[in-house]
Amino acid sequence: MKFWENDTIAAISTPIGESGIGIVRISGPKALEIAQEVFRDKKLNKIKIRNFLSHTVHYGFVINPESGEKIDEVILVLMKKPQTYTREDTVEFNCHGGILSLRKVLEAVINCGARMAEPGEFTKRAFLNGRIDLSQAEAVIDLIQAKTERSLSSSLAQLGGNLKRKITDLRSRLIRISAEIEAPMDFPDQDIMEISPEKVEENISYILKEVNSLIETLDYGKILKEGINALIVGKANVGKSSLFNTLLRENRAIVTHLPGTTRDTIEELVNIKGIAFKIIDTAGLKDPENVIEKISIKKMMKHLKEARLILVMFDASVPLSSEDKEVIREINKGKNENKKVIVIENKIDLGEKINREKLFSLLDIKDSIKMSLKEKSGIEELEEKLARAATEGLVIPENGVVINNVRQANQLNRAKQALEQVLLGLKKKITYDFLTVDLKDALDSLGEITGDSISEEIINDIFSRFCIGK
Ligand SMILES: Nc1nc2c(ncn2[C@@H]2O[C@H](COP(=O)(O)OP(=O)(O)OP(=O)(O)O)[C@@H](O)[C@H]2O)c(=O)[nH]1
Ligand SMILES: [Mg+2]
Repeated sequence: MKFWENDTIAAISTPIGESGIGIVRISGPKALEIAQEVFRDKKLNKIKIRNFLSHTVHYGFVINPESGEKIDEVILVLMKKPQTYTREDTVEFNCHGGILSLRKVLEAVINCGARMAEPGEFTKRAFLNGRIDLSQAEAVIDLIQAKTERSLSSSLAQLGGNLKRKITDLRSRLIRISAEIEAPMDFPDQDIMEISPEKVEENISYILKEVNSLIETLDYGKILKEGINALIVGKANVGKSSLFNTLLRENRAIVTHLPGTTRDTIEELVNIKGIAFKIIDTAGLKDPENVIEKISIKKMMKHLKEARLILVMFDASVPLSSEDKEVIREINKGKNENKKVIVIENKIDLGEKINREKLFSLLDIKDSIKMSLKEKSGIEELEEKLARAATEGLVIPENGVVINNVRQANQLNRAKQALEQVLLGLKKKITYDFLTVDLKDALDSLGEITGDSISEEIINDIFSRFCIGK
């Protein structure tokens, strides 16, 4: 694909399937011309679309220009450049939502000279035409895929140019410092005062500090974007699947009074307090009676080893059993790995026979959640604890600038290393001309986040993650 394209592209921009309306979008220098070829007004007359005011809608039909046959009844939306998503002339046909008529409309448009758009190509044009930077383009993908309100508002902030402004500010500071360092070297006869090492250090330290705090937001950004796994474990029959269903607000997992009901692990995404959790229900720990139970318990143990956030459940209405103690042993094995454990005592509606003191001391904890899934109590408390556990110890920036992808993080880390080299060089009192290489490296790394300095390959990679029509 060429870096800069000047043809006209088209695609079905709404999801494939039956819906009330579907949109065929055309963008590029010939968008108006092509739309005019296939569009007729309500009396089936051809009309000069260019004469319409920009950002207006018009009722009519899309026809097959060769046969004159009507394809669909449509609303034409006309948006002349530059105030459009791509900054090019754009026409959208709002069609009836059936896939067949949408395909036929698209076909007619293609026959008149448009090319099928590749995934993300509309957004790519918005980037190439300078309407958005790369971090904003990435925010468009996140926005489409956002699963919760928090991730939505974070991508919206990034789309609004939050990260772009921050990076641009850091880059211009770097450029200023580089210029001050290089000017006396480039123009030795001009008698330009050399900038003091203290001043360079002060500026670089500030930029490094800002870069570091951006890097620190990655964990939070990732949780917003990808969600966090929460594993439910416990001995058989304590109510794990009942909890799973309650958090999901649907009867997803089978619940019975028989121990050993759940066999396979079951996972579902759920939105709790604006954070996406992947809740995982597992087989209860018990003496395996057959090969299926053996496998399911093995599977549960594997999940337990990998889990970072664990909901461990006990039946409060009976004394601690040997299986409970085995569960506790397994949980305690992961103690040093920074795992977060939330302890639940379920079935308190049946009275309390569990030895709390013993439970607390075995697990080395100070509190638990008393719950009755039968009477729906303790659930709000659990949801609050879950949300807190997910974000605990993470940097949640007040200004909303969050890094949420590895590409951005890698570039920031590269910038960080380069800046640290500059500081080291200053300490060692090496001459300024050796600093410029690292300064340039820091500048380029930051530039790759916004797309100011970036290769075509990376750009194509980013946009290929989009859906077609965006
Ligand atoms: N009285 C009472 N019964 C409950 C409560 N929570 C769950 N139960 C019952 O306990 C039984 C087992 O519930 P499940 O949710 O299937 O338990 P589980 O831990 O998933 O069981 P396994 O999959 O076999 O390990 C069912 O009969 C539930 O209705 C509760 O809070 N109080
Ligand atoms: Mg179960």
